[in-house]
Amino acid sequence: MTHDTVITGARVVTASGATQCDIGIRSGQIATLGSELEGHEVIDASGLIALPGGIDSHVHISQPSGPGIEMADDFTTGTRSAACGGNTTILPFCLPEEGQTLREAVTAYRAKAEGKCMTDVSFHLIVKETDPVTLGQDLPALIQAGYTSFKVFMTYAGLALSDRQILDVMAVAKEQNAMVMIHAENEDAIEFLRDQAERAGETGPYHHATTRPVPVEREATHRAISLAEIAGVPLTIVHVSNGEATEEIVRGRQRGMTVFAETCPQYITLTAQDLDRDGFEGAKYVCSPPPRSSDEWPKIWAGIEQGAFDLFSSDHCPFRFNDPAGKDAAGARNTFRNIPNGIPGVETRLPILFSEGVMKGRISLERFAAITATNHARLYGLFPRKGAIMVGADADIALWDPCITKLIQQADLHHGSDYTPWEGFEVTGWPVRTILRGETVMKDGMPIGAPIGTHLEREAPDVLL
Ligand code: DUC
Ligand code: ZN
Ligand code: ZN
Repeated sequence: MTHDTVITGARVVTASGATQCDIGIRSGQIATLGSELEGHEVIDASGLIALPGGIDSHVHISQPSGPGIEMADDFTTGTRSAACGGNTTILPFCLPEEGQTLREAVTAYRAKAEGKCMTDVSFHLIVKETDPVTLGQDLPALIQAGYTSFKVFMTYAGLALSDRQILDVMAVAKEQNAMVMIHAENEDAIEFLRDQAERAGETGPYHHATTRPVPVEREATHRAISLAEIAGVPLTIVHVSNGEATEEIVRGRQRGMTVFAETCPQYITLTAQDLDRDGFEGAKYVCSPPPRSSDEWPKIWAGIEQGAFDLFSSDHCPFRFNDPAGKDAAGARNTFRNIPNGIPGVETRLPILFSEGVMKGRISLERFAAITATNHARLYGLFPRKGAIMVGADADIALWDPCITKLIQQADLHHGSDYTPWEGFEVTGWPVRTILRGETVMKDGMPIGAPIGTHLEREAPDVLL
C-alpha cells in the first residue's frame, strides 16, 4: 500500500540507534520504515537528519503572573515558536488564578489553547493549595482524566508549600500514580538574603542571582528528595542549575530513590554576570534558579553526558523587556524583587543543545533524541505515541540540517517576546522542517498551515527510563 508521505534520504535517529531509511507516513502515523517506499508526497531529505519531533516538557504560556504582568506568549505565538524550533509537542503548566479551583483552571487553559496550537499540547498541573477538595477530589479526578504530572514549589510567596503540604501532595501522587515535579529553592533562605541585600542597597537585577545562591538550591534539592523518599514516590527535579544539586540527585539514586532530573540551556550557556549587564539589561536574564558561574557548566555537561539528567527542557517563561507588563514592571528598576522571573527559549532549546552538544562531540545524536524527546514522552505518559520514530507512533519528525551555521537573532524568532537571551550566539545545525502527525508545520524557518495542534491525554508515567 502506498503512503501519504514518504521521507527519503535522511539519517533516521532514535534514542536507541540510527540508520539510513525511508519513513512512510499514513494517516498521520509512521506506517513503514524501509527502503524504496512509495508515497503521494515525497520529501527529499538527503543530507538531513530525521529526529523525533522535540517534546519540550517545561514551558509556560499565558500563565497568570501577578497584577499588571502579562506573559509574552499565548498559545498561538508559543506553539508557533516551538514548531519553528523543531518541536511537535509542548507541556505547559496550568496555574490556577487567585480563587480558581484546579479544575476550573484546566478548563480555562484548554479553552485558551483550543484551535490555536501549531504543536500538540498537554498540561502539567501546578498544585498550590492542599485543601480537602483539591487533594481529595480535584487532583485525583484530573490525574484520572490524563493530567498525570504536577509541579509543586518550594519557593515564591503564594505558591510555596510547606514540607508537610508537599508530603500530603506526594501521598496523592502515590495513590494515583502521578509524577511530582518540584521547583527546589528554599524560600526562607531567599527571603533572608533578599532582605539583607535590600538593606544594603543591593537592588539591581544581578542581586536576583546573589540572593538565590547554590546552597539555596542544593538544600532544597536534598530536602525534596528526602521528602519523596519518606512519601515513597518517584520525583522529578526540574531546572537543575549547578553541580551540587546534581550531586544530591546522584546520591539519592545511589540510595535507591527513583529521581529524575531536568536541566536547561541557560545553565550551560548563561552566567550570573549576564544579570550584571549595563543599566537594566540584566533583567533580560532573570530566571529562577538563576544562571550560575561558568564553573558550573562542565558539571552540568557531565550530568548531561553521563546520565544524571534525563530531560533537557527550555523552561520557556517569556516576558517582554520593553514593557511595563513584562520585565519593566512597576518597581522592577527599584528592586530585582519586582522583576518577573523567566526567559524565552522554546525555539532555541534544540539548536543550542544540537550545536553545543552534538556538533561539539559531547553527546551522541541518540542521547540528543533521548533527552529532548523520548524521555519526556516516557516520563510524562506519552510514549509510544510520541517521542520516537517508530512504526505506529505519530509521525512527529524534525528534519535537521547539520551544515547550517548561524547566529541566533531575535529578528528570526517567532515568540511573542521582544528579545532573546541568546542574541548573537552562534550555532551549527538548525531544524529546517517540522512535521506534526504527517503535516508540515514549519519549513525553512517559516510556520506553515493552520493550527492543527491538539490536546493530548496522558497515561501514567513510565519510571523505568
Ligand atoms: N520556575 C519555573 O519553572 N519557570 C519560571 C520561573 C520559575 O521560577
Ligand atoms: Zn520552577
Ligand atoms: Zn518553569
